[in-house]
Amino acid sequence: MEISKRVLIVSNRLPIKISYQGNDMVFQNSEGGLATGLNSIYKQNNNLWIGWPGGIVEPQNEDKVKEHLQSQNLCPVFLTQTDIDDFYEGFSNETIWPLFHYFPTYSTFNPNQWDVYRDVNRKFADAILKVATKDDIIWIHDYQLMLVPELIRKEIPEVSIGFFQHIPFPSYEIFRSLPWRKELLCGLMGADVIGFHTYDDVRHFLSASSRILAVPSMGNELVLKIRRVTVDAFPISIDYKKYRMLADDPLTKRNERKLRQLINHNKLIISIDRLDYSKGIIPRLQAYQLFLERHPELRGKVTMIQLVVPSRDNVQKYKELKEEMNRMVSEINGRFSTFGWQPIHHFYRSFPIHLLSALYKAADVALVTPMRDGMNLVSKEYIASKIDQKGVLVLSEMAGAARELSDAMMVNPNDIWDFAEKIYQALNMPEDEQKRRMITMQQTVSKFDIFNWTKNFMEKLDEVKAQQQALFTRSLNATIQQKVGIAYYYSHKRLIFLDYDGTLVPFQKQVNAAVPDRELIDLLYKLSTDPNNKVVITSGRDYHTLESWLGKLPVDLIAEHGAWYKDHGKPWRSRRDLNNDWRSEIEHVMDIYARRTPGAFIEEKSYSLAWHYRRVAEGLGELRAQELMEDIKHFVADRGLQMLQGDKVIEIKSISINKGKAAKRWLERDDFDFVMAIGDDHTDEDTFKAMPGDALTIKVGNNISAANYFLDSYREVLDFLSELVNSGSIDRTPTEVGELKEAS
Ligand code: ADQ
Repeated sequence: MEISKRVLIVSNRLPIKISYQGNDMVFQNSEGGLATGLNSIYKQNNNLWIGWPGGIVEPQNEDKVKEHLQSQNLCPVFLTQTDIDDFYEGFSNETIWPLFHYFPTYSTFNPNQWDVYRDVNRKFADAILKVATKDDIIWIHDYQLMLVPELIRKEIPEVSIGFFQHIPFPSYEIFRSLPWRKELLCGLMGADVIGFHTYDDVRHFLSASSRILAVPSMGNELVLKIRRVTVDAFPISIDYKKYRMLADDPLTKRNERKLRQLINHNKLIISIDRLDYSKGIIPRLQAYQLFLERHPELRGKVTMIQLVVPSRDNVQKYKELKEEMNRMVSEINGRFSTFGWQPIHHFYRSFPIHLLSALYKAADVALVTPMRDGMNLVSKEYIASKIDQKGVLVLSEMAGAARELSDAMMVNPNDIWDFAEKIYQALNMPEDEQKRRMITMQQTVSKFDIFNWTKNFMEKLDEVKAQQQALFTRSLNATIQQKVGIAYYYSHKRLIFLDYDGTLVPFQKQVNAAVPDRELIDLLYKLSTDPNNKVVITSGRDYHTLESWLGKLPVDLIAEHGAWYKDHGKPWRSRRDLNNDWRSEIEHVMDIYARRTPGAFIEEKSYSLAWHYRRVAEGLGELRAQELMEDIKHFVADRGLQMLQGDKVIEIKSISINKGKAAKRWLERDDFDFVMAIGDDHTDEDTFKAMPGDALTIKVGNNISAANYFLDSYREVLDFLSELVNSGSIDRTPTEVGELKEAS
């Protein structure tokens, strides 16, 4: 895959491991799935992989290690014993890992370990910052480094940052129990793209971000003040072709023959995992034991080979798991073994890949039944190795892989009774059904392989960056503001449309709390007393409120989206063609929903009704609003009405009322040489669309809009308007005007 920019991959572990033979340092390659997938990237050009090389390196040897790794495009981050204890084994593996795998009672919350986690994340960020430039792509991996994206973003704001999490993201209810939940989420917000394995993880993450950080989301994008963060599912996979070739290798075939002899040509069940409570090793043994109890006729005819690769066995919970696992294996073997047959062959070590491949090939049934797993690659390796397309995958619903491999035989690993039955069914599945299922799964895994995963992630990052760039160029930045200032200065007939809520005042939880303050009144006064200006406030509010808040200013007013309007100094007028005979029915339905939804209320305007849910609990308001809209949509269409969805409000009004139509009354009155409209919600889109081609239209917030430019908040609008007022009223010297012209 060709990527034009330099890529810096960052993960806790490098794809090599340092160990010692006596006093000599030995570098071993570690061939994990990630290393395979990223191989094609990090070895290219001057790309780099930054991470911990494993083990402890004495300070006097650090330079030697650096030099050695440099030739392989690897850059080491050295960890001390305290870092390993508190950052890696501590906070990463005793706090985040259990919590994110839905084992909250296994999680320890230790502030010292959190401090070290933060420090080590800083250490990684420093290592990146030493080599990174703004033109690089930085791809950070996994839960050990959740604070790194933000640390980099602060120093290099424009750089591309991707983050991929290899473990699940838990539901909000679990995640919220973490004392450092805010810090972790803020850390991740530094990324441009945040990837998870499944859509469920994406949902949980979006929900946690909106509830904990109050960051709004649109679809799968988080809308931050100055950037958008895309959150998406990128299911990781394996190098399919490699596993297929391995299965065909003579060494694998020899291993397979030996294996079959060893188990007396019995039916073979395999289970292969790292030692981890999330992998469901104990319930699997329980289910196998139950299967043997229930089916005495199959004893002696079935053999299970269980491989467990040692992992984290310094951590207490893992030690306990290992003891329990050994106890259960002995119990099952002790209870059911006969001379010449042993129900389980258990191995606690790593296996060479040709032996692993032989196991996959020989197995009639693979039990891949984690309690939780981000993805699970063993399931995919098993499928890729099945050249003869025979074999049954029994897969846990709780593995990310279950979303793609829907033709596997699914189990809930907690339901050991059903699980035992599924083992029996898997062993007895007719061959044609085995093949049918296997072929479909092979098509999926071969198409969506690890290279496809890398490509998808990189392309998404590229696309998001391009979008951000496009939005940035549309931002009403200082240079463009200066140009607008000049156009304003040289114009004499100006027409200015300003929306009110969200544009001139912040959005308030209480509808009537948005009273204009002194600063706003002064600003509008200055703007509207300039004899060259005609200022029109275009609001959805009722005219009584607008009159009492702004009626004394020399501005014209449009109320209720155009149902009412008024020139300064003249009485209010309303559209004559409007009727209200639809109100009582809609109000009745809105009232039912308001009574069912604490915090919701109806706002009555003369020609419209609004159902507000800004004070309703997050989530519930959206749900009820959807139900309400569903309920009234046919009535609304039949009566020629319009349903507007604003920010936490649904408003029903006649289809013929809109701010754009109202604005046209003013546009037609004169030949203006400077026309500007500013607004924040989609009722203002009608105003933008009604403006002449050379008008300046500004959206507050950077959502999709017909406006030419955007500003981020009402505060920026006020600052921008103050600048305009100043640039229009200051008597400039000829030199200053010249400078301004040049700048334009
Ligand atoms: P892991 O929890 O490590 O990965 P998994 O995806 O199953 O889990 O990968 C395990 C790897 O170890 C497989 O490639 C397997 O072949 C190998 N392996 C297991 N036992 C072995 C043995 N005895 N000898 C040799 N090799 C053995 C984390 C997440 C997963 C996610 C991956 C990738 O927990 O959910 O799928 O990252 O994102």
